Amino acid sequence: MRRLRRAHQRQAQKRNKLRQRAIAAGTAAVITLGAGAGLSKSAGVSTPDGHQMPVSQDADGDLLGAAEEIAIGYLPFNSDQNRNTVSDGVELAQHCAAVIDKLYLYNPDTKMPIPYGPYKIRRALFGSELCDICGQKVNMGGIEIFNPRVELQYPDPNDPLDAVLLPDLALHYMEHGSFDCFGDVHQGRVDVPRLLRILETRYPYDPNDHRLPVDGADLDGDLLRDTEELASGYNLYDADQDDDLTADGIELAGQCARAIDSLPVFDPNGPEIDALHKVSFMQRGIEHCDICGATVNMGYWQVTNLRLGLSTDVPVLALHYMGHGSLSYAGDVHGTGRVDIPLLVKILEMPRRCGDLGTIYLPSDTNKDCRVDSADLLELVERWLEDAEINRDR
Ligand SMILES: [Ca+2]
Ligand SMILES: [Ca+2]
Ligand SMILES: [Ca+2]
Ligand SMILES: [Ca+2]
Ligand SMILES: [Zn+2]
Ligand SMILES: [Zn+2]
Repeated sequence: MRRLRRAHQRQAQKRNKLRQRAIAAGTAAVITLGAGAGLSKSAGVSTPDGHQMPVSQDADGDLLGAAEEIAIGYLPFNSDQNRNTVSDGVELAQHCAAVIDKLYLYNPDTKMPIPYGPYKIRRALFGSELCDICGQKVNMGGIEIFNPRVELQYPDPNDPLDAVLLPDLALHYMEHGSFDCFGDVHQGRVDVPRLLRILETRYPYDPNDHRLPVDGADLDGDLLRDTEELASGYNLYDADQDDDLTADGIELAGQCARAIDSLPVFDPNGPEIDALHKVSFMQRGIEHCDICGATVNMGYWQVTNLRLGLSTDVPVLALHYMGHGSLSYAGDVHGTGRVDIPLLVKILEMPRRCGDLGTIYLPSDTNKDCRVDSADLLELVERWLEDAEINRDR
């Protein structure tokens, strides 16, 4: 096992060197393009935690193998799809560890009712094992996970890591951002697609209770109803049509909230009226959020687009929920309700900013900033050089 780890480290060093070479070559090749484009963003990527060892067949170095990325609907050639500077595999592992930690613990010795959603059973064993990296001592047992709703259990009886449980060692490594684990009893890799399915989680973000369940058909489960997606031209078969690892309904809610925030407030004494504006209908009273108890004005904004002759009322409460990624809301004045999202999207003329849901990128816009310029060529050259070197070394 130690030998395997050293091989991993060699591989990582080789990859880093290779990357530096490719970047140096890339700089030389495109230096004449100038125009202030930089290569710095991809240089100097380091692995801060020794538990995060390289994974085989991982072209983008995000600690998810290509086959895993395909299986869970991630992109095998993009290491940071949600652009938060954390490798997607690292944050997914940490997220799964946190979800498992909070999972309902079922004790089969009691007469507790069996839950319908995911739950875990503890299988502690007499004995412990040591982590190869930090030496921490963990129980050599672990947990079993069941989920009647999706008719799955973890692990699969043929799982090469452990046929009967998810080892505590694996959970220790997941907390450190790795689906691989190396100890003196267990060595191997967590079955990532099975784990995500049984946990009914797909993206690495924390759950937020403001994201109320959507009533009505939502085929892809992205918190946008099929009817809303059809009316607004979004993809009703894809929960993450822009591949940013955020369910599309959640990001659309946030983007619309930002758009409303930035609208000019209509001023009857002002010099001119903006075609797209909001009118304040604040009231003398407050409303409480059912979820977090925050207080907001019980009034609303009237959002108007004079060009289209359309307007809609958006309660301040709804804006609070939209800021938390939800188009549905619940408070003690407005009760439960939902933003008329097709109308709002039309009024706000979404997508308003590059990167908003529904943005269409030109094929040459390699870095997806909605501008085709030398930075795209630079990115293309860098990628090409890297791929060519990897291909040659294979
Ligand atoms: Ca990968
Ligand atoms: Ca990321
Ligand atoms: Ca949907
Ligand atoms: Ca998305
Ligand atoms: Zn450790
Ligand atoms: Zn709230």
